[in-house]
Amino acid sequence: VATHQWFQDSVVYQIYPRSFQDSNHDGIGDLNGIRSRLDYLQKLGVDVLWLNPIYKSPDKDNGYDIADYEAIQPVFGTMTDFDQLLADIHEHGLKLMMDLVVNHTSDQHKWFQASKQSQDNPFSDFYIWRDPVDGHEPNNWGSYFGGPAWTYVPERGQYYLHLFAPGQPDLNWENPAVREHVYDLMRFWLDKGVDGFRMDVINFISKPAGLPDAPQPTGAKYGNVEPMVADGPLLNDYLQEMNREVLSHYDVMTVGEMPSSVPADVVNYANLNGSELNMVFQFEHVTLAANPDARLGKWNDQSVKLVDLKHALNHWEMDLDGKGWNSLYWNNHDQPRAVSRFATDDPKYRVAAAKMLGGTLHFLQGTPYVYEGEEIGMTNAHFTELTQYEDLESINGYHQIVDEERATDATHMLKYLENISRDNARTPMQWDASQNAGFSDATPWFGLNQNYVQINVATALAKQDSVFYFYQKLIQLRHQYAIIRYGSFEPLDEEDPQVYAYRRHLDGQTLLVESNFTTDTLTRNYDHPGNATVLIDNYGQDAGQTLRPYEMKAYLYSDAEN
Ligand code: TEU
Ligand code: CA
Repeated sequence: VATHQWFQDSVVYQIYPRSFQDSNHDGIGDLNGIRSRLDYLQKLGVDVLWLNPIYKSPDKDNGYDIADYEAIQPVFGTMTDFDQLLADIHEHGLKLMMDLVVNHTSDQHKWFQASKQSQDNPFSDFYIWRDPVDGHEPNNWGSYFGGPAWTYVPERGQYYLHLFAPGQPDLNWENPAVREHVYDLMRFWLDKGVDGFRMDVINFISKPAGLPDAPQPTGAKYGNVEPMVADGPLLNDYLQEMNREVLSHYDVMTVGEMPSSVPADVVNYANLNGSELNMVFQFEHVTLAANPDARLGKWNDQSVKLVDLKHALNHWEMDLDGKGWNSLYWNNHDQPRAVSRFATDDPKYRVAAAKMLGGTLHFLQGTPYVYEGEEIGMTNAHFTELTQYEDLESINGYHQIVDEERATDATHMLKYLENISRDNARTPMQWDASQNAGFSDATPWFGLNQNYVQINVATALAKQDSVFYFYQKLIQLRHQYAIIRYGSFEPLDEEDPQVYAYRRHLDGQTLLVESNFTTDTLTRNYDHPGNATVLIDNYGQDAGQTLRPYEMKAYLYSDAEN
């Protein structure tokens, strides 16, 4: 096993730049706004910052449609602002991870603008073009954002593939020139001193030969593309080449976003020998609650069963132990807020629940990710009208499912959106109780969560028992104890529907973690010596074999005493 590396000792904080902090009174977060908050992030104790895309983009998908990989989106600032931010991040002893979106570009990118002109120019084969079949799309694939995954271009007389919006044409990774151009743009940022990349849907880049039809649920207009494109035939080859050509020449951290990936593949993608990536974002625990009607895909209003959540997280811990490295996350800009999804945002229990979730995740083996606002227990937005949403996945999904396919009605779909829309995570960061939550002194680009008066950083910093200080303590414990970073994982009582308990083991020491996921007061007896150290308890004081509503605690002891 390779020696331990800094990405295994780190905690990452994810910043959604447009919603983090505005500094120039336009209601949109920006790079100088992030700079003004570095002291806060240093106080929290995180090691690495991951910024969602900040490159030039027409913003069809909030920056995940890149038109120029080597230019900063003007609304976020200039390249000088970026250089100053990077220097300041390093000054604060932090590292910066950028978002690498190379499964697709924007249709405004100069490569695509050339490619669509003809079938015989240097960029013709940079994308995936196919002739019409019987006058229509080459196969039945549906886009994640509604409609077919193909768009016809008359001047070229062909369709091009876009797994996401028509403004996000998929790159043709089989073309070595594409791969060379991607490696060049990666070097541009790494040569500036950037410390790593989060790689957007990187396990989609190798498409299956022949692009065969996808499974199409009865009544659905299109086939489900994910099983067709996830973990394609040449993915390991591409990742190994990227590593040889670029990553291995720098001291960087990489995390691949991999919807549908499974441990058997991830032990290669995230192997400990550093020949591919350092870790991946797997999706098993964030896709547990499924709608019985397959036509509805991700949209559902089910709550997640604890036993299912434990099975999902536990087998990733055990399957990768000693073979690969895990990321650990509850939230990001594509997922609803953790406290609302996995526990409760009822004001009576929200603080205890948010801490409980933080503790449950941060004592697992892997690199933890904290999404902006998670550290103060921010909640879902609980929007009630379609007009309150701005995410194309939510809006297009509503129109396709309700208006076109008539697979459900407006009332149900609005419940599904409230439960799981990506917009739940994109309301502005809540800094204080002043107007616009201290995010901006102009009208924010997107609706604030109205509970910012109660839930905000200023209030959290003023209360010693706030979620903030609990996360600060979790991060400090991870930096202090090797058993948290490297201990092996042992599940306990996996069928217990109320309590998530597990042990970690390292060098004759044991860490015991117990988390109550309910509002009941429970009794559990996981044996540990009476003189075990209580590392943390979200109620402040440990109550022995009693677990109060949403109580979590961690004990540390040496095996000799037990
Ligand atoms: O997300 C890819 C992805 O899998 C998500 O679209 C997810 O599957 C969907 O939201 C259901 O949960 C990445 C980015 O994180 C996302 O913001 C982009 O919209 C997408 O890729 C396209 O770049
Ligand atoms: Ca701004």
